[in-house]
Amino acid sequence: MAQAFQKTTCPYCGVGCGVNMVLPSADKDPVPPVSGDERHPANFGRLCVKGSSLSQTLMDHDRLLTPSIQGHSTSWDEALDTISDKITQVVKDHGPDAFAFYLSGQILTEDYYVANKLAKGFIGTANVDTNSRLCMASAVVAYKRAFGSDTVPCCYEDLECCDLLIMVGSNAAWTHPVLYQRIAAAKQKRPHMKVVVIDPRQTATCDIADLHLAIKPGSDAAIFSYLLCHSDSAGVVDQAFMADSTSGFDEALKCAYAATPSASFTADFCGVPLEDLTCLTDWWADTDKTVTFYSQGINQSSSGVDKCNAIINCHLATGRVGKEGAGPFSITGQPNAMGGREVGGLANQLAAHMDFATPGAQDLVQRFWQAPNMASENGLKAVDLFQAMEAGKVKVVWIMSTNPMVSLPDTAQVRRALEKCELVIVSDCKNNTDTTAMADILLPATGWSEKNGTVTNSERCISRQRGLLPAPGEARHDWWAICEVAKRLGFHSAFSYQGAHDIFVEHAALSAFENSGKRDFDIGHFQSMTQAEYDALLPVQWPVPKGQPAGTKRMFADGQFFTADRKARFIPITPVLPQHVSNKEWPFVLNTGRVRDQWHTMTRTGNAASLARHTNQPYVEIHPRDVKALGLQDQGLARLVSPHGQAILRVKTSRATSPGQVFAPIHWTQAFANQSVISNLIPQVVDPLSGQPESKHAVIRLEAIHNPMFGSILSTQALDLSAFLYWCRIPSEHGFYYEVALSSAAEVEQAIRNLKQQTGLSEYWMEYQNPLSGQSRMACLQENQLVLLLYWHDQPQQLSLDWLVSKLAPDCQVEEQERLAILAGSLAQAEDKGEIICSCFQVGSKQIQQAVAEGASSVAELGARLKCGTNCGSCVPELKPFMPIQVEKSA
Ligand SMILES: Nc1nc2c(c(=O)[nH]1)N[C@H]1C(S)=C(S)[C@@H](COP(=O)(O)OP(=O)(O)OC[C@H]3O[C@@H](n4cnc5c(=O)[nH]c(N)nc54)[C@H](O)[C@@H]3O)O[C@H]1N2
Ligand SMILES: Nc1nc2c(c(=O)[nH]1)N[C@H]1C(S)=C(S)[C@@H](COP(=O)(O)OP(=O)(O)OC[C@H]3O[C@@H](n4cnc5c(=O)[nH]c(N)nc54)[C@H](O)[C@@H]3O)O[C@H]1N2
Ligand code: SF4
Ligand SMILES: [Mo]
Repeated sequence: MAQAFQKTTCPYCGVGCGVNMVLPSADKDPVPPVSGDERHPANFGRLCVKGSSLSQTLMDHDRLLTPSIQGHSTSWDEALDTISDKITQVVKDHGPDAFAFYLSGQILTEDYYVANKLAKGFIGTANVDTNSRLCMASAVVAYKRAFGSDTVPCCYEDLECCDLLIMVGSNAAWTHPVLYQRIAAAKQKRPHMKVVVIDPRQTATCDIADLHLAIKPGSDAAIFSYLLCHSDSAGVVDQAFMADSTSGFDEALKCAYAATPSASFTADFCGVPLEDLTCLTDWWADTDKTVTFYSQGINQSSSGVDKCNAIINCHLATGRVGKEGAGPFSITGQPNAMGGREVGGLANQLAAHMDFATPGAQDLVQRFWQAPNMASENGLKAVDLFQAMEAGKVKVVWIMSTNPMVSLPDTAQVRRALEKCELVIVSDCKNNTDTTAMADILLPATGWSEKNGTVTNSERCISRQRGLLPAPGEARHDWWAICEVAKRLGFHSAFSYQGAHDIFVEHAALSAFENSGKRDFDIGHFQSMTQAEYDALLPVQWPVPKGQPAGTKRMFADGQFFTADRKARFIPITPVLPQHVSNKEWPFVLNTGRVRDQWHTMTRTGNAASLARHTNQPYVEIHPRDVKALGLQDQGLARLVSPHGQAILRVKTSRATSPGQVFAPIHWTQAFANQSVISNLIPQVVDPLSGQPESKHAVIRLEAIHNPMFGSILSTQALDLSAFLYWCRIPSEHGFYYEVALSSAAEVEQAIRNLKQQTGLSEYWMEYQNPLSGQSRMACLQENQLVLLLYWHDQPQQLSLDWLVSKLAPDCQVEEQERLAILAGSLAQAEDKGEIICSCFQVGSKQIQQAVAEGASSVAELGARLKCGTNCGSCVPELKPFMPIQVEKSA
């Protein structure tokens, strides 16, 4: 019998894939499996590895289940009363700007709408900012400067039907995997289609690239400045389009010629071979159907807005916007980053794509909301907000669905700010995050699969998320908590919504209110939608004005923009490099970003043991020349020091980064490892227009940690390893698995004493020493159950501990003949698969090498033998380098 399923939307990246979720039934496994929704226009049935693993992350690991005040559980009533009393007091004593929301592109549009309405219309402050400030604020400002509105002109189909795709500062193979697979499939069908990747690093995305420009970090604007000059000199500017639909070309062009006078100057500035730059400019000149696809390598920059406008300028000059297969396409990161923009949930926006500076907007929104206390000017952007908190100006902050102790730059400053703030309210689904640790009041939120509402993806497509599972414990919806506080502040009638549907229709009505085509964001078609229609809502791309239910794929097809004269603007750009440059004291440039199988601060993906296997520890990718020069050891430890903080990470030797540059992922937190928070090292340097931090760039020094003693620890209970030089908890199916290091072998004895004391396990120990290999092992068994296992080694080792982890399972008895295997390390029972490449089928590098040695000569053949790459396909770019033909090609 076919199982019943419901359709919802993936809660991870901005691709916004549709998900089918099999509904739980009493006699079935309570954690329902998921599959891709074949009819969703974002994914047509595909899911990447994170989406495919969603059911593993639904378990109630570390859920926050009750509200608490100063660590003591309390009732919702008490928590909400305390919050509203404090807001009332600080607003009375210090004015409305003493209050702030710090929100997230991971809450739903309905949550965002009520938070924005409460702050900007009723409390009277525009201090509503969000982690989207760290993500796409620069792209927003650039679109507004160019188009007069924050409008993403393109749709996903453009990526499949363009003839030239320029991917800048994006590692989509890992970060927008389903889109990347759509692109890869399109390219295979249309062999003339060219893909160019611009990224200082060689990434998995380069797998489909015909050209990779490994530019000097931060030098992108020069490429596009020169492309503008080249469009002019090659005679490919679209004069008719420019005359009818744009203004400011001459000034922008003059500026571009001054900044990037020649190809050789530009190639030199960007550190790329001249012939590679010429290849790009020739393709650009020859190809009408060109999309430029950009993400954090562009946005997270002290001149991010200018970089985005340098890209848009090139598209305007060649008339490559509003047409099939052409346009400047900023890709959003979070599932509802776009929804936040629609609502106006940023400190420099008002509501529904209106700003404080938009003539008449304040009055319009005030009338629509019947708002008693309208804010009248921009609020504080994220970094400024936390600085104002440290300065004592913001006294109450409500943080919702984001982990700023990990994600904001200079986390030491963030800590000082939260310590100073009189009331820190944190709404989260999880108990133990680096930010919940700083909260005065914790509010348990419902999470994905429990909450109802809408999200909007990168191509302006609005989709429903559906609440399919019951809320655990006392978890409540974020919008509900906000409305309850609003009512306690005296704003009953404006916040008496019965559910997400009520909020959505109000949001739709505001978008259409006195609009008549003046504003791009108009979803007036939905303003009188019923609850049943809302529940059945199919994915649809906005605008969806009244009477036009079909939605809109591509914007600006008529060459009309949202400026006063309906013409798009060129912006003169002078390329600049990142604010901090490396020097003798800080000789390395640190680049940061994402890995394939983790999501941000790991509060959800960190629950899935299978997702941890691709990259199980925080690392720093370093070129072999620097590894050698610094006396580092592959898989050993390095200390990264910046003027702001430090981190200790595993060394990963790799030619993917250039000498002098290193790369570290952003995911690990203090909940998973002791010294791994990368934002510790990042300065609070921001773009002056967007306020977006330069999170992709810090100057640092690297120090080798000589002769540490490495260890692996398995335990049935959580351990306090704060005395260790390094520890990292690796998500595992059973018990607790840690990789650790001590400063020297001399500390081992003390560490063992400490662990024995901590665990109360002083008896039943078995020991094994191998003086030749430098290994020593200890196991503690109680009633034939393995409870603690310590492996020490003086060299970094990649052990495959799956079999040992399985012995931590409750009720697992260790057989007599297994004892020696546990200690002597003849791990014959466990097949050493090597590093896991395919997470879906847990296929490791050693198995792949073996299959290749046995004759597998294509990814398809590998798939046929090992199944790797045959489910979500996220690992395909990593399978290809195993193929013999690739080795020949790159040799
Ligand atoms: N697996 C996974 N996927 C995710 C996320 C996740 O946490 N995990 N997060 C989601 C979110 S919120 C976002 S915003 C997106 C981000 O998606 P991406 O922007 O694709 O991801 P990043 O890895 O942050 O950075 C992209 C690339 O920018 C490059 N870069 C650094 N400096 C420069 C530069 O000066 N110029 C250029 N051209 N490139 C540079 C980096 O080397 C890196 O490869 O990913 C989304 N998808
Ligand atoms: N150095 C450096 N720093 C960066 C970046 C970088 O590339 N380099 N990237 C930046 C970018 S683009 C981003 S988007 C940020 C991301 O950084 P964060 O937003 O800080 O990271 P998340 O782990 O996504 O945090 C989301 C939190 O919300 C909780 N949560 C999930 N769903 C819900 C819900 O429905 N309600 C509530 N109340 N809580 C929920 C989760 O448990 C988690 O604690 O990091 C930024 N920081
Ligand atoms: S690409 Fe992956 S993470 Fe992104 S929405 Fe689709 S399934 Fe989710
Ligand atoms: Mo993001």
